[in-house]
Amino acid sequence: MLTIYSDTHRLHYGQAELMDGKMQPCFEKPSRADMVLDRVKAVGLGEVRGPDEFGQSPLLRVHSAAYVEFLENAWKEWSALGRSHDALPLVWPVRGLRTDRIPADIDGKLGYFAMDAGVPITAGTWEAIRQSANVAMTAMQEVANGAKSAFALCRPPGHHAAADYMGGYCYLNNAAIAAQALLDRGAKKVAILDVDYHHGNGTQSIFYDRADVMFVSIHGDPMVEYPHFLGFADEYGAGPGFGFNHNYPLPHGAAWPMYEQALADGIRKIQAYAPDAVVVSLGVDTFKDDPISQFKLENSDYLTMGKMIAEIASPTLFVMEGGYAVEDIGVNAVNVLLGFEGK
Ligand code: SP5
Ligand code: ZN
Repeated sequence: MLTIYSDTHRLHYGQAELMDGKMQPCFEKPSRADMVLDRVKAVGLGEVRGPDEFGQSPLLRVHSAAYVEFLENAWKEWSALGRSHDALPLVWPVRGLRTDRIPADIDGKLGYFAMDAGVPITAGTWEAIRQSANVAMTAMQEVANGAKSAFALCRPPGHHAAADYMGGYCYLNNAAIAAQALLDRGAKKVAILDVDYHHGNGTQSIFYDRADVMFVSIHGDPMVEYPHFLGFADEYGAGPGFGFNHNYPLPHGAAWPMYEQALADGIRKIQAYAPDAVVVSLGVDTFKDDPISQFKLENSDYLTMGKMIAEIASPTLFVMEGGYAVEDIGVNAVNVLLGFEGK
């Protein structure tokens, strides 16, 4: 399987995130991608290539122009105030506050365009997130051109980012951008299977009212897990999209037997949909030793996961999302790819 990867991810390295009431070193850090790349090479998964440049038009197919412009200029506006540390939001427009005007100053904009405080913006963030989307687009192109599969080794991840907000370490929704691009290149139906531990709220919301993208997600129950405000089992889609959204919230402590049932059911939904292509939001924060998550998957479970995904028998684009047990992220992510290839 071809892997697309760019070193540019290194330009995004937040210093700290708010967790458990403390500013802590970011869990989403460059060594994550390094470990995955090392493992891709160690097992000889296949060729590793850099991304092509796709510009802003594929981003604007799923994100608002105002949001993309905000991302591009946020660091400039922040640093112009003499601030040299990471930009972080501080105030959010919750119930009853106004969202019909975008604030003019950067503190207001950060709150307007963010769902949480897990999205530091640094000097190199825009370049890194742009390249992460290019990585997804390049791997997408491979699948659009007839490859059975491809791996987009994206960093930063994307599935919490919606049309006009960032959150949960995510800025541009790489999987959504790629799914939309597959449709724009002639696919009629695309299924997104999100196996990251956290619900892919951004992806779900982007495609919620559409029938041309089915979204299936298995994740920690939002009653007790981030992102808390989306990802429940009764979210089936809206309007023409009704019946094309399927969530499988699982309790803390869920191990492979429970996970496998949800995955098998989700895969049946995708098979019945008969998509032209599948995009897998590949988070491996379901691992038992993940520092911020509460599922109990083992290294070998990821091989089985890949095998099960292969049974969908559609061209498949894997897009890297979360996974914070850095020592195991490479083994787990690449196990899914090896399992998919029947190895
Ligand atoms: C892409 C991705 O995986 N994003 C995850 C973002 C999670 N952000 C907040 C997690 C809060 C978890 N609280 C766990 C308490 C551990 N002490
Ligand atoms: Zn996650």
